[in-house]
Amino acid sequence: MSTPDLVPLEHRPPAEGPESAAEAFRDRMRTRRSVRDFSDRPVSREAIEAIVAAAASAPSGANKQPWRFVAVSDPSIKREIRLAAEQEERLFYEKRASEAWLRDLAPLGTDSSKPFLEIAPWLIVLFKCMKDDRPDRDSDLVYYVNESVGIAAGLLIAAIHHAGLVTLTHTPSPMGFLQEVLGRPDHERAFLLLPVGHPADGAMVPRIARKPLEEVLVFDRG
Ligand code: IYR
Repeated sequence: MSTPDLVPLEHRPPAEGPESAAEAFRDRMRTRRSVRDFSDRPVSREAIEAIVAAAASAPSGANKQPWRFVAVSDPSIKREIRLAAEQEERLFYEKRASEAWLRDLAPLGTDSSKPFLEIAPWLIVLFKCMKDDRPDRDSDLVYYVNESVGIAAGLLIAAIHHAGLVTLTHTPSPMGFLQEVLGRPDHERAFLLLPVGHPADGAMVPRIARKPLEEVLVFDRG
């Protein structure tokens, strides 16, 4: 077995201890909402770069980092994406979705119209990479790709919220058109589409509740 190259852990625990730090983060994260009502107010490229760098710090299977973040601000590309997404969404709402699915979605008030895909200053398209395309690696295999990209998506959403911006995890289905519109290679598969920006003045969100902690957290065998 080869000897791994080790470096000292950089560990800076918060001075106030884990309880208050965790509670403060909980309170901050609880104010995050999926937003569909965007302002066209610009967001800098620097902000997008820092947000994506935070997301790309995620752990991944064998540290393969099987993700690609494509940040789109070009209005003509955003328009192409909107038109293609709305075409898929019309099929979803008119044909593909079951009655039960449509009933579950009713409280969110969604339909096939997706103006936020043009109004938001940025779209971040997160792709999962089905092979490792860095030439310096021993193999081009990737592992736990959905788990890895899912974790990166969570960090991305938290980073967007932390920056005082809003987003939405949008999943037009199928998402194959994104690979085509953005000219991505075959081994990159669209995973999530996230509009990023400021909320519109007076933006509204559905009244929804999170499950109480007792429902989602079990200690030991309960
Ligand atoms: N992709 C559709 C439908 C949709 C599906 C789920 I599950 C949602 O949580 C929200 C919407 C749309 O974006 O309208």
